[in-house]
Amino acid sequence: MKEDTEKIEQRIENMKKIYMKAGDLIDRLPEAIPENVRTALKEKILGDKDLKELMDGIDAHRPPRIFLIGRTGVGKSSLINALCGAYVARVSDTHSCTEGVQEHVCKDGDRVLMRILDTRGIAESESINQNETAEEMLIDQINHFSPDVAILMLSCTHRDDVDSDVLFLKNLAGAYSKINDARLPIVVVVNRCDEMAPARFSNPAEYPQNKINKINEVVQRYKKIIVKNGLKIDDIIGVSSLIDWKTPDGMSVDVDNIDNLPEKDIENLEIEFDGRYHIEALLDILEEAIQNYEAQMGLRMAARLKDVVDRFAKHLNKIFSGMAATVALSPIPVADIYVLLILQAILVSLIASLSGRDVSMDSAKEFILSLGGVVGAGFTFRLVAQQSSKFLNLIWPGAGSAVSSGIAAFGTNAIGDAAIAYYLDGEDLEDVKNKFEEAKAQMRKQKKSF
Ligand SMILES: Nc1nc2c(ncn2[C@@H]2O[C@H](COP(=O)(O)OP(=O)(O)OP(=O)(O)O)[C@@H](O)[C@H]2O)c(=O)[nH]1
Ligand SMILES: [Mg+2]
Repeated sequence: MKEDTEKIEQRIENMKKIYMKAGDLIDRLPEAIPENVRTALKEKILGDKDLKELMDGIDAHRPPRIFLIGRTGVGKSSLINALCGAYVARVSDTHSCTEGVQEHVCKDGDRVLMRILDTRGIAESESINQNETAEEMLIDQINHFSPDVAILMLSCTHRDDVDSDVLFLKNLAGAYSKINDARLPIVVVVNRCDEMAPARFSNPAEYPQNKINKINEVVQRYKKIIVKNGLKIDDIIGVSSLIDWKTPDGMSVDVDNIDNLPEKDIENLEIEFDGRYHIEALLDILEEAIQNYEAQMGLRMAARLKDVVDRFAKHLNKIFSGMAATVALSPIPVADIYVLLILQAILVSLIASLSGRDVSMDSAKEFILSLGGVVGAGFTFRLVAQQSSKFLNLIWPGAGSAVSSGIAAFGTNAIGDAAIAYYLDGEDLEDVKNKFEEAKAQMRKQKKSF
């Protein structure tokens, strides 16, 4: 386990090294590629703010501080486990394990993943409702914790009276912005979506449309209440935090009994059934809401390391797809194809490095061309440049000599997904190609909107 952890950290470091060497990689490309294209590429890759922050964050990150507000049993502890993909916060449905306001440090082994300030619904505490100074003290305490984001948690199936929590958060946000000269980011999470009828579908892949519609209606209803009360939020989303756990030797465990297990078993619990719904989307929302990039990075690192690698890969894909779109927007006076191909080859090399492999630009390019049906042809970048329009049509169907930014982004994203499937998920090249074909077909369908 420890060894695995070290290996994965090493891979992330290797990826960073490839990024740092991106300038050299571009310099070493064949002479056929003009100087202005090289310069533009270097500026794109080394000058991209998101990419730079991602790489800087590898060495400079801290656990995000999350203020959680929600009633007993709504699933606050479960949400933390769902976000981390590991059993890091005690869950219970028989007794309330979170007494009043409590700070938890969520850890995986020695690694601190998150700091959580957990409260029950403020409305549940009478003394606070009746006592102005108690509320002020609580606000002081929360401000002292200095959260990166506040999460208000509601239930999809138990219609809570949310007004008092919303008003409390409004006061808190006001005090926070006075002290910190910045707005407190607030994300509203509507949990327990799996329990929405028909509740027998607890696997998100099988949620029928009517269940999804009902979930969305509840989310909209809560949103109206929040807006009516004048609370400014960053976003609201319906999720399920449902996870069934098992011990490493395969024994199913009931959440009620987890606390009775030996400590070592608790630390190494594995996922038996994954009923998580929209947790990835919530992570994206939280990342967007958190302003401090060291904490943003900490959020991305707050998972088992294997999942951290997946999150990195997905984020790289998003960044490079965005860059590809801007390449197409500001045409460099040379066929866009090789600019895009080089960007994509760097993306593929970075993703491959996360799998522990050292993939050269040439192999990355071969991988990309093979997706378009050019197998083992040994084309050099020079040849690609000369034959650009031919290749353009192999990889981006129906694109003329100039690639629209939508197609550039979509195509780059599809290549990133293929690299993730092949290098990280160990899928068969044939399966990966089939999926890439499907993505192309989808792109053809949507082409009109690009
Ligand atoms: N079906 C379903 N059950 C959930 C979900 N989230 C939490 N639960 C269950 O609800 C119960 C309470 O969850 P907790 O995570 O302990 O709730 P909490 O908000 O932390 O509760 P306190 O610590 O008492 O304030 C547990 O049995 C969880 O397994 C969910 O999304 N779906
Ligand atoms: Mg709890």
